[in-house]
Amino acid sequence: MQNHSWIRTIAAASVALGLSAGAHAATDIKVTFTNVSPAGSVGTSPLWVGFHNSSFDLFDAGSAASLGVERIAEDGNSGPLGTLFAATTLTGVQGTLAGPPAFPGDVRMLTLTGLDLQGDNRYFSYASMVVLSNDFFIGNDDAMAHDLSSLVAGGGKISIFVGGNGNVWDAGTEVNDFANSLANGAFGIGGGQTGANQGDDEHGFVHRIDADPYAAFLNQGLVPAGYDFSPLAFTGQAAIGRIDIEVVTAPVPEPQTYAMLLGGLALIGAVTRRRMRAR
Ligand SMILES: [Ca+2]
Ligand SMILES: [Ca+2]
Ligand SMILES: [Ca+2]
Repeated sequence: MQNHSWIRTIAAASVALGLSAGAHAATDIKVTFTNVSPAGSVGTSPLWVGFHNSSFDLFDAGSAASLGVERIAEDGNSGPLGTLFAATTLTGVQGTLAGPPAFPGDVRMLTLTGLDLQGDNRYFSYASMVVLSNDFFIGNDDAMAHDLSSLVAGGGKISIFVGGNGNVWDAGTEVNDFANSLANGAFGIGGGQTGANQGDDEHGFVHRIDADPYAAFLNQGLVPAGYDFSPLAFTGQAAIGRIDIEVVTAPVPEPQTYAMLLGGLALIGAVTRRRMRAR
């Protein structure tokens, strides 16, 4: 009977040690967004970022956008997207890089704490409205496109270039029309929306923008004569922005990891003492 007791004790110690070895470090990161477009080109709304275990898929090209994507693509509002993310991935970490729209050369930053880059927060998703537009946005269709697990060992930094030719999406939710586009004034164009969710419903699907879209926008005399659209055309540039994700503190084990490790050692000690008594 005593042998069986030992087996149970050793098994319990193994489980405890196994759990401590499998526990992941909590890591703090800094996210920096830089608008790398040339002067006079497009801006971006405050960037939303989410870190998840692969379970959050922002959108699918060829399918209707979620309400979260619609609101950020049309109004630069990341609120509904945040609600959707929180409901989809209970262990996710998210945030929005606060500030006014980032125009060429502008930099925005956000620090997030306690991420598990080996598990619950291994994959990175992002979204931001592109202005000038009705419903253009940047974001990743593939939930697993950006794997951050390499950041844990010794820190490090991952840089992701976003937007640019073939990497800007039309949410398919609002008809492209300068009469209802956001941030017209920043580009010297008349008209534009004056409140949230204005404009005509597009009833379309998320689709990639492959050609300069602005020529097709011309309408209603809102554009000054001789207006030069060429600086705006993100299809003529490699990227709109660069996202840098870097570890800001050395990874440290969580308190419960120590607790499990000590618990495992205590059990091993108990087994050793019992063996010595049995001799
Ligand atoms: Ca997708
Ligand atoms: Ca549209
Ligand atoms: Ca809408």
